[in-house]
Amino acid sequence: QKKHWSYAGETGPEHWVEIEKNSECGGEFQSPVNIVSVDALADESLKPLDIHYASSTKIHDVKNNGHSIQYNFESGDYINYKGDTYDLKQIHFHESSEHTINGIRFPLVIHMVHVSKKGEYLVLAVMAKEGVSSAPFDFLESYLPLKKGEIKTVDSSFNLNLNLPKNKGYYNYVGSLTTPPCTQGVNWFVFKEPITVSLEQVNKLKKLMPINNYRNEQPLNGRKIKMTK
Ligand code: GRE
Ligand code: ZN
Repeated sequence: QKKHWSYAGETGPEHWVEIEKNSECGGEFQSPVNIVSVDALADESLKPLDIHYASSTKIHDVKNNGHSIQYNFESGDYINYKGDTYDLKQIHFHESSEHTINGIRFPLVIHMVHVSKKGEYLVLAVMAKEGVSSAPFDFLESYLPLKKGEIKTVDSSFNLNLNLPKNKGYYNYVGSLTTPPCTQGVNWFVFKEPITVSLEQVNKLKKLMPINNYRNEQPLNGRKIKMTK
């Protein structure tokens, strides 16, 4: 039987290239990266993201897939970007954050994964730091805990706009999925401003996910990170 990838030891990130033979994990343009703000290019042409999240977004199901907690959507929420529509498919968490900003790793990140009809990925990364609790996390807790492999259909809705920071300024570059198959060509938007979650909320999520479910920093290999002004 094939060994499954993980975040530590013999099946950890350094071994994903061997374990996942047909993956792009050994590729040149991988994620995550460390974002150095003084090296980022302030680009006037970067527009505010055209996000269309309903005030009440229906969740389809929630799953503990063994490496994260993932909420799946069939909601109609989307982002318009350069003439294409990217449908919201799922959100999941990494603890701690995968991207770092000026070397700082946040205790938690939400990845909001969108896919176009052509199969192209657009992912928002929302960093969370410790502070006052956030409403969305209270919601998430009401469906937990889940055992590994467990999936629950969810008959409830949720205002995803509350997941986003007030200031929508972002860093942008092209990288990859941060888990096997590490597919490249993913358009990443990392918000500059973190949201806040309480220590209690972080600790609850920690009990549900493998601890340290983040991939280490990947080389930029000449890529330039852009940012809004
Ligand atoms: C992940 O598994 O962590 C992941 C996805 C899709 C997009 C980005 C990402 O599943 O990091
Ligand atoms: Zn992720």
